[in-house]
Amino acid sequence: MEKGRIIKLIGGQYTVLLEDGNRRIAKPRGKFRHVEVSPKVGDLVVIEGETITEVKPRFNELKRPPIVNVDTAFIINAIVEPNFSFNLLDRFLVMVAYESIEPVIVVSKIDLADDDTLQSLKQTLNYYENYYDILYTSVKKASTLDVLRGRLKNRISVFAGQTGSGKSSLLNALDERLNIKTGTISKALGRGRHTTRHSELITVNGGLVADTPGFSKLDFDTIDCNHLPELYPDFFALSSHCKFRGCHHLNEPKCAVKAAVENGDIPSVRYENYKLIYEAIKSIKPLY
Ligand SMILES: Nc1nc2c(ncn2[C@@H]2O[C@H](COP(=O)(O)OP(=O)(O)O)[C@@H](O)[C@H]2O)c(=O)[nH]1
Ligand SMILES: [Mg+2]
Ligand SMILES: [Zn+2]
Repeated sequence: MEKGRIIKLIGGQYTVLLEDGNRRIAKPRGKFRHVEVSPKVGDLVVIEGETITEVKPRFNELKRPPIVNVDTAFIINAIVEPNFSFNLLDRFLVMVAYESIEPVIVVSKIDLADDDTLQSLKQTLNYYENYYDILYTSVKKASTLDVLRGRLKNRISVFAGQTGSGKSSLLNALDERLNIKTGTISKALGRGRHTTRHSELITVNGGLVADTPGFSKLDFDTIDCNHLPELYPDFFALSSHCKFRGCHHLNEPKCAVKAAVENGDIPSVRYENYKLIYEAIKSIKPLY
């Protein structure tokens, strides 16, 4: 009997990283106590020989990509190429909060931006810094990668962010042995009849990381807009001062969040995107 972590699933075959660092290909036994369906990448398991005999309870479960027990989501946003988008950033932050994963905001490719662009972005992100960790990176400046590398240790992380934001390049820069393909259009992957989609955790600096092409399509089909306000830590902190309990910070009178937007404490871009995200969720799941 040995303990390990599932790091790869492909064609019904699981790769388990054992405590001693070795890998074993294993197949699941029929039924498990703690999980309804099949074991997933990220699961802590017990194996006997080549059979997974037990799956330990999970503390969270990402749907896309299908990875469980994720500790940290690095939300990778390029400063340019593609241009930084607060809307996209907030969408990722909402998704990650919904899954109870610790977010870290990464502003990548800072070598490509001039000083003014960087400074003006930092000005708005200073507000975010009260609630989130933010790292500024460039694969061309090794010193910008040390904190990121350190934060991977002993945990499961996902690199999320739109195509081209530099996820794969960052991983390659963190560990030059990785040699992950970069600059490819991931949309082309996973659609063809013969392409195999699989999720995999790779070892980087004593941690496990998923480079996740599928996480860039943001869908909110499981989030209820009644819960959206709780997924904003800054709004949540103010909500006890709203007149109405369960305030959605939209049309309600005496709303502390709206007041904070009006007096400039909350950047208007943050609030405008909140309304857009709220509407997007509502249009998927209308309230009756
Ligand atoms: N100048 C510069 N280019 C970068 C940086 N990171 C990534 N790139 C480039 O941006 C493009 C997309 O990077 P990639 O890692 O494939 O993005 P992914 O789709 O998020 O995995 C590639 O052409 C990379 O060479 C960076 O820090 N600085
Ligand atoms: Mg990539
Ligand atoms: Zn309110």
